[in-house]
Amino acid sequence: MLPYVFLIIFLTLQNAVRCKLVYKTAYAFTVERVPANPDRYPITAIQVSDEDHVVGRDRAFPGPPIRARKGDLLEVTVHNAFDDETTSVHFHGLHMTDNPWMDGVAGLTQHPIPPMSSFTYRFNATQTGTFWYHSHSGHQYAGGLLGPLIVDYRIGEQDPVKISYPYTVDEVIILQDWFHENEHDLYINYRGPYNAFGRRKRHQGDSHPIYQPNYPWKPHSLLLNGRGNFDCSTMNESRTCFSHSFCQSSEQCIRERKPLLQECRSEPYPVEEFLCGGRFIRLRLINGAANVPFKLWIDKHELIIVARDGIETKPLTRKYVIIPVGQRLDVMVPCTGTQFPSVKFNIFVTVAIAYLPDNADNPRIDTFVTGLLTYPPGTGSVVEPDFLPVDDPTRSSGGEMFEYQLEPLTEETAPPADERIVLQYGEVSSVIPGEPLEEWTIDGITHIMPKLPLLQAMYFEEPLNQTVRDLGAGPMGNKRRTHIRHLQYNRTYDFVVIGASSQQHPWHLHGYTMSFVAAGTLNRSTDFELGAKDECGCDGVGTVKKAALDAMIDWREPAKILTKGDSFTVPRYGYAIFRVKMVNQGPWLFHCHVDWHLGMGMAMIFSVERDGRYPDIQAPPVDFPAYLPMSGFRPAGSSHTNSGTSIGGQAQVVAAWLAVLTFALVQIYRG
Ligand SMILES: [Cu+2]
Repeated sequence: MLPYVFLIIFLTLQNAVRCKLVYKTAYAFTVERVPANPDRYPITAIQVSDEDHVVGRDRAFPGPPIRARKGDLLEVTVHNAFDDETTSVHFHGLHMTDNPWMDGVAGLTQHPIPPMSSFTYRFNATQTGTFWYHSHSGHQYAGGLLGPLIVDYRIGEQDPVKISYPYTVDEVIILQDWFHENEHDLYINYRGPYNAFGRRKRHQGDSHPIYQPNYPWKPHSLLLNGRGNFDCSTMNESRTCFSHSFCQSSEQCIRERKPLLQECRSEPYPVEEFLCGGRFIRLRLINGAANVPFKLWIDKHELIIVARDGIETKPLTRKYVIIPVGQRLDVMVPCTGTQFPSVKFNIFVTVAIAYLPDNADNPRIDTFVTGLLTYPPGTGSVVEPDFLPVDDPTRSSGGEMFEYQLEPLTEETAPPADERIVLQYGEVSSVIPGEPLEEWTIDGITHIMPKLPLLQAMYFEEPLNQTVRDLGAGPMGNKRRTHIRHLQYNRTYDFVVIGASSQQHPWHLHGYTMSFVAAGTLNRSTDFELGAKDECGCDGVGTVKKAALDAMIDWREPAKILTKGDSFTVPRYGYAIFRVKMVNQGPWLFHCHVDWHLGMGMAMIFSVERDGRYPDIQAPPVDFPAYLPMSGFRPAGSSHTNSGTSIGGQAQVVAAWLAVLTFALVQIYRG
C-alpha cells in the first residue's frame, strides 16, 4: 500500500517545478529562443536549460534553480545560443562584494556575451536566503531569461527560520507577467518614436491630435513557475483595458489576437501543486515580473512572513502578501487544512491593485493564476474557496506600503548618516516627430549607458570623458547622459527617493542591502512646486518643496529600521528613505525594475569610490568578454592594491587580446 501512495504523490506533483535540495557549485546554462507555450498560447520565448533541466516547449522557463550553501564558490557558465543577440546575467540581491565584475550589467560592469560564446560567472555566496538571476541585457528577462537562486546556511549553522518553524517541504514560486507579443515589440510599441497604429489623444480644449505611448498595462496572463492557463476560447480581439479620461486619452492596451505560430493547446496544463506535509511548508516567493506587483493568498490558510530579500524578518502573520517586482518573500504556511475532508486548496495570485496609476478610470486588472496546496495522499477534490479573485474583499486596499511593516529579525536601529542625498524621479512626454513618446528622469537626467563598461574604464584608468555618453538635451529639457553619482567608500548616506509619478515604482540597488527608515505618500498639490503644464494641459509636478523635505526624518539622528531589502517600492507621489554604508566599491546600478522604464532611462549609477577609483576590488577574470580598450590595457597590478586573487598583469593582457582575436575570427567565420 505504501509504495502505491508514494506513487500517487509522485504522479500528482511531478509537474511542479521542484527546486530540489540538490546542492551544486558548477552550472552550465544554455540560453536560446525556442518555440514555447507557457500559458498554452504558442509564442517564441527564451529558454534557460542545463543538463538536469531541459523541459522543452511546455516549460521553457524559469531556468534551472541555483542552490548553494553560504561560502560556496559558485561557477555559472552561460552559453549564449541566441542567433544574433548578446546577453549577460545578473544575480539579483547578491552583493558581489569587491567583485563587481560578476554583477552582469551589460554596458556597465561587463561587455555582453556575444552569440555562440560562453562566459563563466565565478563568485562567492556570502549571503543566505532567496534570490534570483535574470538577464541584464535588453529586455530578455521579460522574455523568460530568469530563474531562482537559493543560498542556505552552512552545514552545522542554524537556520533561524527552521528553528522556529520546523519544516520539511521547501518550495520556490517564481511569478511573471506574460504577453502574447514578444518583449521587443512591447518595448518599441511603448517607446515610439511615433505611433504607427493611430493611437492618439487630444489636448484639453484642443482638436489637435497627439500620439501617446501604448504602455503594456494589462498582461495577457500571469505565470507561476513558468506556466499559466490562458483559455484561447475566451480570446477577445477587441479586448479593453482602461483609460485616463482626465487626459482624454484613448485606451492603453495590448490587444489579443489569434496565435501566429500554431493553434492554442485545447487541454489545460495541470495546476502546479505544492505538498503541505508535516507542520509547515516554506514557500519562497519571487516576483520576476517585468512590470506588475503581485498579491498572493491561499484559501483557508495563513501566511507567516519570515524573510524579505534574503533578510530574516520578525514573523508577521497575514491573510495575503504583496510582492513588488524584484522582491522575494519567504513565507511559512502552517499545514492546518487537515480538518477539511478535501485535500487541495487554491493558491491565488493576482495583480496588486496599487499598480495602476491613480487616475485610471476602470481600475480592474482581473488576470490571475492559481496553484494548489495539496495534502497527502495528494488525490481528491479542490475545496470550494471562500472567494474568487474577482470577489477579493481586500482588493482595493492598495498594498503600496506592505513591505514597510516587514521588520528585520535582528537589527533595529540605523546609525546617523554622514550626508543626505535627495533624488527625485519623474517622466517627460513629448510629441516631437522622431523622439520617444515618454522618457524617465532622475533629477532631470535620462540615463544612457556608457560607451564602454564604466567598471573597466575606472579600473584601467581610462579617461572618464571618453567613457560616458552625453547626448545633450532631450525635447522636454531632460538631459540625456550617463548618470553617475560619485559616492565615498565607507561613508554612510541617507537617500531620500521622491516619486513625482502617478504610479508606484519598484526600485532596486545592485551590490547592497539597504535599511529603510521612512516611507509614505506626499500631497501632489501642496508638497511639490507647480510644474509646467503637461501635454494634456494639466498642471505638472515640479520639485518637491523644501518644507516637505524638512518635515522628513532627521538624517543626523539614529532611526528605527522599518525594513531591510535590496528592492523597494516608492508609492505614487510618495517617497522612501534608506540608509546604507558604502562598503562595496564599484559602479552599482540603481534603477526602476519595471523593464520598460529602465529602457527609457529610469536608472543611475552609484559609483562607490576610494580616491576616485576602485582600488580594493579584485582583478577582472582573464576570460572576461572581450572589449576594445580606449587607450590600451594596463597590467592589473601596476597601480592597484588588489586582493589575493589578483593574477599576473601580463597574462591578463595576453588573454584579453586572445579573446578579442577569437571573437573577431568567430565573426569572420560566421559572416
Ligand atoms: Cu518605473
